[in-house]
Amino acid sequence: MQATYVIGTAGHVDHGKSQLVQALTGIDPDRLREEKERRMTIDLGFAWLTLPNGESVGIVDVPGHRDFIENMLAGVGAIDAALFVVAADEGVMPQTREHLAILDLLEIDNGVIAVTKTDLVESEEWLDLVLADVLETVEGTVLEEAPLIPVSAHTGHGLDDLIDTLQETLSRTNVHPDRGRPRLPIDRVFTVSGFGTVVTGTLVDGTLRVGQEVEIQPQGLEARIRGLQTHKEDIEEASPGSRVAINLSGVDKEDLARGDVVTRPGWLEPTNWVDVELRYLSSAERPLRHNTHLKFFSGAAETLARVRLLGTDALWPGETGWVQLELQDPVALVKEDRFIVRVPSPPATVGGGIVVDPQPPRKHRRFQDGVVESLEALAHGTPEDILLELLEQTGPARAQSLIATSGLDEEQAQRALGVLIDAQEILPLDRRERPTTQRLIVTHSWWDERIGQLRQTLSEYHRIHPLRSGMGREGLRSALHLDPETFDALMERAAAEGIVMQERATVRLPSHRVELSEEQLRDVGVADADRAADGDDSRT
Ligand SMILES: Nc1nc2c(ncn2[C@@H]2O[C@H](COP(=O)(O)OP(=O)(O)O)[C@@H](O)[C@H]2O)c(=O)[nH]1
Ligand SMILES: [Mg+2]
Repeated sequence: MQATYVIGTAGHVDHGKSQLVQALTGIDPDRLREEKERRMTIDLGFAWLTLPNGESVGIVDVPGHRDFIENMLAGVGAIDAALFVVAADEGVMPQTREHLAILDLLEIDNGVIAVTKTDLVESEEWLDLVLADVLETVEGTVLEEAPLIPVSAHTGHGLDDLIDTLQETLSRTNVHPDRGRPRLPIDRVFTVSGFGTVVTGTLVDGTLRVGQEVEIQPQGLEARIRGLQTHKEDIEEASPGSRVAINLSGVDKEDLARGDVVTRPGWLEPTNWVDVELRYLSSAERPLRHNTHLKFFSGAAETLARVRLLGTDALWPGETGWVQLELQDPVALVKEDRFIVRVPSPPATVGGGIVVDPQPPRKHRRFQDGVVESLEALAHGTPEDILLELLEQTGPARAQSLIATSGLDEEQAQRALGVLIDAQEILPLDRRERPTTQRLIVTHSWWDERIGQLRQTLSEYHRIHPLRSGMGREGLRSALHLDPETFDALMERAAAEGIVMQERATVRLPSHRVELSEEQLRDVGVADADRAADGDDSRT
């Protein structure tokens, strides 16, 4: 199958982004009547082209006007490369810088810079000045190394060069991972008569097929895929990294909104709390304080967020810090997702970064020991560090679901899990005949602690009830505060290791024997003593 890519435009309003897309693709991305009337992009526009090498590229055209930056944010999330546009007659303008900052925060480190409208510039010196200014502006950002191509959408000058350069840039981007966990953040919802509800977006992390049952988060709605298209062509299966339109049955247009995520059922949990590493832009006007309210954008979703600074009193412009965000509306996020934050008024982009833990186990206490260290391990550690840290947080987990939330790719995670099990840092508890991914796993320290409690509980029980053969399973389970699944798994491994003996409904330490004194034997009668040793403690 041919690779597919998505590029997104970026740059100041009126610098010729939409015209350039039209010149490259023959498709006018300004599709709304209001856009045509005002001759300005307001919302995202979509087009596509086929590269000389046969690969197809979807294009998301974004508004440059500062009033519509938030629409722009819904479109740039999953792009492979930016088509960064600066008009030769005007040079670098405020949203040139703001869009650049956004690309930088989202770490979209592939791009081509098109200096447009060269037909309007008569003097070579002026063009050279603008080019120099652009190069200086991108210095130290993700676009620092990006090629710079002067073009004109009106005369066609430079367009072939631009296409070749885009092709070369895209050939250097990473292949889209298929993690078996497809996510399509919805950027448009509409109805098509005769078909019903259609949503569009850029698919990541997995494939989707016609006929497949899907779930829509954060609502948890169920739907089925009736049809799929990419670039207006019907397809049976959509691959990661492509622009996709999904015809859904089972949901109405009114139930869906931009920012919802179409996914495979049963794994993606919406969240109201998220731990992040936040880069606070040096262009921000004041330090970021604890409890500040910001607008939060990730994928195509948007909500309000309250900032909880974890390791510091304030983040100063230009600083990076560990932050817990309390989201007003639940958002379906996974580890490693990028996000942007803005201040509502006067509206400005002030920062962004990366989701380190989309399901933090608790509201963190500020300045608490270990919180920042554990976030550091999650953000920058080896795959082994990440799995171990997550498992410490979650407690017992199925290996498969731990891998799913780790943000690691499947193969890498499986390898790391193998290393951790060999080193006995992680122990699988149950179902020895099953593949590791299906087993319940725990950290070594969790195991040690529970086995300690188990031994203590049982020896205490044996001391108090020397005539009972063992402790009832239910009583033991509640003394250890474990859910039935975890308890059974713990018992399975503890029994296999000879730590406990299981007898029907009771559990005992191997050292425990029901030993009756002469006097007791006389009191209860030998027959009863035998029954007690068999584990029937109904008489005692
Ligand atoms: N002369 C000239 N005008 C251009 C060129 N590209 C765009 N324009 C004009 O610049 C204006 C803004 O273009 P548009 O593509 O809507 O800008 P956007 O806001 O960046 O999408 C329109 O009037 C275009 O006709 C170009 O290469 N040469
Ligand atoms: Mg436009």
